[in-house]
Amino acid sequence: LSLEERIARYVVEGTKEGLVPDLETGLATYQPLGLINGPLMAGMEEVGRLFNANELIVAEVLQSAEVMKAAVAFLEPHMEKTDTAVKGKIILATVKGDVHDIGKNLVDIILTNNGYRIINLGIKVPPERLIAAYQEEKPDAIGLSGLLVKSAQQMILTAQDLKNAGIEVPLLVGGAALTKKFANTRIAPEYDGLVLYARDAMEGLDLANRLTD
Ligand code: B1M
Repeated sequence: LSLEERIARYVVEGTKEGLVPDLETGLATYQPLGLINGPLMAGMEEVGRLFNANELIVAEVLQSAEVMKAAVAFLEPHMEKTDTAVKGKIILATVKGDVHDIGKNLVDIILTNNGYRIINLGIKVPPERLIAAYQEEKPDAIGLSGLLVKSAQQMILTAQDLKNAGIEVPLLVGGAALTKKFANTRIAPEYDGLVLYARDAMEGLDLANRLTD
């Protein structure tokens, strides 16, 4: 197997045996994010496919998630960091009912490394907690992540609750359950501030930079 295939296979098989040495080798040719967006994500996509086809059970997917998290934790110190003054403060959360946090935590790492102060509220975050955190932290933006189809609906409800609480800072939304169209036509009309859709963590950074420039 090629290095890329081996790295993807650790995720698919949920094993960390040999992962770190291969990632180290990979760093000679790839940026850390190249390894994440390339072979590691390819592995996760295969996990999703196998799970969908009933060839993996949840416990196995959880092990794959552990491998992904270990890989990201290993690569994180190798990522570029800017030394700029704090560019802004952003609250991040996975929406109510949703436990998926690998993508959100990647957004956290990338924004943190690029000068943002991130208040990461974790998973299954109900609108009330977002509102309380907003009032305490007065962030420049709120970032919502969701991977389940029902999470897209939950984002609409969350946007409505935030609006009713008088909040209008930009909302950054992302996750596999969403599309730009959904964000623009279903979430944005329910909110008073800007609603921005990010396809991946780097686009999330671009959008945040555009807001704070
Ligand atoms: Co779940 N799961 N899962 N799962 N899981 C999916 C999402 C699914 C598509 C798999 C499938 O069926 N093919 C499916 C959803 C179906 C649907 O609703 N359409 C699914 C399901 C059904 C479930 C359960 C219901 C299974 C069950 O219990 N029967 C259950 C849900 C529980 C719940 O949430 N209430 C469940 C549970 C789990 C695990 C706990 C086992 C585990 C999560 C572990 C964890 O996160 N700590 C898990 C995993 C790992 C997956 C898959 C395989 C991989 C997700 C992932 O981590 N991807 C996933 C299938 C897939 O996506 N291929 C699947 C890697 C990550 C880096 O990508 O999060 O998309 P992602 O983030 C991307 C972008 O989306 C974007 O940036 C990142 C890349 O740079 N992004 C943002 C994300 N958030 C952003 C926010 C931003 C900006 C960009 O700004 C704020």
